[in-house]
Amino acid sequence: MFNILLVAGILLVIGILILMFRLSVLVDISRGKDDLKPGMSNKVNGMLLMVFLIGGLGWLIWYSWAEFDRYNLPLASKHGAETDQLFWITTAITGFVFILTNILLFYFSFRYQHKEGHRAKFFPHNDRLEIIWTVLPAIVLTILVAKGLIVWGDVMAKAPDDAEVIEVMGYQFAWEARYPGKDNAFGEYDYKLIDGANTFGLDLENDASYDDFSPLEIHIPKGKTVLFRIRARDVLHSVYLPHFRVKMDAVPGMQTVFKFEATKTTQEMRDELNNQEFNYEMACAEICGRGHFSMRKILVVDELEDYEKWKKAQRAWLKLNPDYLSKVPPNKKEAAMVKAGINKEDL
Ligand SMILES: [Cu+2]
Repeated sequence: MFNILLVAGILLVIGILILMFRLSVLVDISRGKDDLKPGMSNKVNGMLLMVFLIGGLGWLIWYSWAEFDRYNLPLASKHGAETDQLFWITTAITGFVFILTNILLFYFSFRYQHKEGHRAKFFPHNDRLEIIWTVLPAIVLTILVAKGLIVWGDVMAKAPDDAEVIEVMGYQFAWEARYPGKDNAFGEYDYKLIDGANTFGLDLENDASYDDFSPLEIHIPKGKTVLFRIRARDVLHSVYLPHFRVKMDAVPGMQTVFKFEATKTTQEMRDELNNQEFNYEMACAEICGRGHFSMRKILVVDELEDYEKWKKAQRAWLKLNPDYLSKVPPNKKEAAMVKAGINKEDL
């Protein structure tokens, strides 16, 4: 409470000072003294602009240096090398122009501040200058955009037929993954079937559903294309795997995709980072509500043979939720139990 009062008091004093300054200017004008000399405030403003320039640049350089490892995570995917290269080229070009123009902007404001007896040069137009600063950025941006489109085209191209397809679904506030199971086909789903346990809305009249499984951690193989089929159950979310340079919105009512190939297993990355606690994680990169921060899912990259072993050891969703056998049509029950690996004795 005291802090609020203090801030309010300071703001009030500043407001009063500004008003007094404005009033004195208006009084001077009403007395006919409109050839006002800028005086001290002009010099102070000029100095402040220089302080802002030097402070801002210093902060930018320090921050970029000190936090480098946090915004430049080690790379673990094939296409990531290309997107990284694109990022750094774009950052170098736009960064150079940004710093140069800002130095000129603030320095000129300081250097060419009002001085008695000085008059600014009238310089209304110069065709050559106009052409240079229109054509040059147009060429550079065209090259950057074209390169971006080529890389994007590669990333979005159709995945090979033997790709590992995994469904990733975001909802408030978690990620769920679904694998097609041994038949390599995903069961149909319907939002009307969603309930407490059936988070996917899995259609239990569909044969392909019975062996689908939904693990707590996502596993993917190293050195093989993985295709994420992404969807959202409620609002916008965004699949974000920073080490793999993967980011794709999860949109309710439509499917988005992202294909990538991991180049380092979890263990390899642990050894590289010298941190045996390390885990790849999937985060949500679209503010989706109160629990957004908690949308964290661990992703494990295995060697291909370990991945196949892990897949075999997974139990079907239906096996873990045998109550839902009652939703399977009676004539399909036998086959569903075989497919889901449910024994009669288990029930
Ligand atoms: Cu979110």
